[in-house]
Amino acid sequence: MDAKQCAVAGETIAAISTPAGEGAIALIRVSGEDALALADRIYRGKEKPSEFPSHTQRLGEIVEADRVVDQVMLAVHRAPASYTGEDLIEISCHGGVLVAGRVLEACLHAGARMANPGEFTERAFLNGKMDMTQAEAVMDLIRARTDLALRSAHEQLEGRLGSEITAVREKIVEMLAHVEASIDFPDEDIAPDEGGKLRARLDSIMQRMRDLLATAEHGRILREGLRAVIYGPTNAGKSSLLNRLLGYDRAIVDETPGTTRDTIEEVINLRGIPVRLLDTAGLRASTDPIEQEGMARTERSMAAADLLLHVLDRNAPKPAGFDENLTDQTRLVLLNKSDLPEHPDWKNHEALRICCVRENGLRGLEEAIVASISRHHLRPESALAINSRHRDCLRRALASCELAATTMTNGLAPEYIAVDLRGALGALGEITGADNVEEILDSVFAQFCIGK
Ligand SMILES: Nc1nc2c(ncn2[C@@H]2O[C@H](COP(=O)(O)OP(=O)(O)O)[C@@H](O)[C@H]2O)c(=O)[nH]1
Ligand SMILES: [Mg+2]
Repeated sequence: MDAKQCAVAGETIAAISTPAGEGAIALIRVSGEDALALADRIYRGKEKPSEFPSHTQRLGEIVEADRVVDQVMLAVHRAPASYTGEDLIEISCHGGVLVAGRVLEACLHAGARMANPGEFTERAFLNGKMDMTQAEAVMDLIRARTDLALRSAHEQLEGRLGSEITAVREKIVEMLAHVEASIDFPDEDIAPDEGGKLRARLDSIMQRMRDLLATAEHGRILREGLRAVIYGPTNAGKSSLLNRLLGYDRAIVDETPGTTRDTIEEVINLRGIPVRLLDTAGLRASTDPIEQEGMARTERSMAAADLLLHVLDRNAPKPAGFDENLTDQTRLVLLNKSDLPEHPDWKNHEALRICCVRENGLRGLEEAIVASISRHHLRPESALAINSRHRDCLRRALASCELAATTMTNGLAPEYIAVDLRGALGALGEITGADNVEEILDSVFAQFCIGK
C-alpha cells in the first residue's frame, strides 16, 4: 500500500466531473501535489489560488496562451481536508461541452494527467479518507434509482457495513490471539478448558457472517432492480399493463394477437423498490419462427424472474392448461379487463382483478407487488446490503471458519485452527480493503465513472 500511495501521490490528475452534455455549469476537478501550482498557472483573478484560504472559492478566468477560455469559480480544498485527501481544485465553468473540454485541456497542458475512472475516489481510499465499502457506496449513490437504494448506499457510505465487518474481524483476531497463545505456551493449558467457549465464540461469529450474507439478495435488488416478468396468453393485456405501470406508452398495444414479439424491459420505482418490468411475447401455439423465438425468450426470462405477473383476460375462457394449484409464492395471478363481464370459468376464482383501461384500475396491484416483494426478497426496514464482491469474500471467510470449527471438533492441533482463522481474516480484510489492497483496487475502481 505504501508503494502505491507514493506512486499516485506524484501525479496530479484532472477530469470533468459532471456528465457529458449541456448544463448550466460543468465541474472540473484537479487533485494532487501540483494542483495549486497548476491552478496558479491557468487562473487569473485578484488572488492566486495558492493564496486562497482552504475551502474558499473565487471568481476569475481560466486563461490559456493569453486567451480567456471561460469565466469560472475556482475552489481550493487543501490536503488533507479534501475529498481525495490531497490538494484539490474544483473549477466550475459554463456548462457547454466545448467550454468544459477547453478548461480540462488547459489543466492537462499545465501538467495534469487525465484521471482514470474512479481515480479521485481511489485516492480518497488510499489516503485513508474512506474504506473500500464506502468507496463502493459512492458508486452506488451515483447509480441509485430509488430512495431505498439511496438510503442503503448512504448507510454504507457512513461506514455501517465497514464497521460491521471490522467488528467481526476483531472478534476473529481475539480468537486467533487466544489460539496462538495456546500454541506458544502449551504448558499453560489454555486450549482444553477454553475449548467449549472458543467454539461458542466461533459459532456466533459465523452467525453474524450468515446474517450479512443474507442481505446479498436485498443488495442485488436495490442495485439492479427486482426482475418482474409479465407473461400470459396473447391479448390478455400484458403490454397494456406495462404501459400503465410505466405511466406512458412504451409497448405497442393492439387487438392483433402476437403484437409483442421481443421482450421489453423498463425499470419503475415502486415505493422505493426498483422493479425491472419485462413485457413478453404472449404464449400461444404459433408456427411463426419470430414469434416462437419470442416465446423462447419469454421462457428464459421467466426462469430468471424474482416475481411472475401472470396476466389473463377475465372476459375470455380459462386457457387450457391453466394451473389453478400453482402455489408458487412468487406468482401473482391477475385477471385483466375487469371493465368487461367475467367469463363463467373465473367464477369464485381467487385472483386480483385489474383493469388497464380505467383510471385507478391498478389500485391494489402495486400493494400486492410490494407485499410479495417484502415477503420474499426484501426487508425494506433494513437498508444494509452487501454486493456480490462482498458476498464472495464473506463466503470464503465463512468457509474458513467452518474449517476451523471442524478442526476444533476433531481435536486437531491449534496450529490448524490458526491457519483457518488467518484465512478468514484475509477474506474479510478484502471487503474493507485492509489487506491485499493492490489486487482488489483495480476491479473495484474500474467500474467508476471518470471524475469521481
Ligand atoms: N376492455 C379492456 N381492454 C383491454 C384491457 N387491457 C388491454 N385491453 C385491450 O386488449 C388488447 C390487447 O392488449 P395488449 O396489451 O396488446 O395485450 P398483450 O398481447 O397481452 O400484450 C388491446 O386491444 C387492448 O386495448 C382492459 O383492462 N380492458
Ligand atoms: Mg403485448
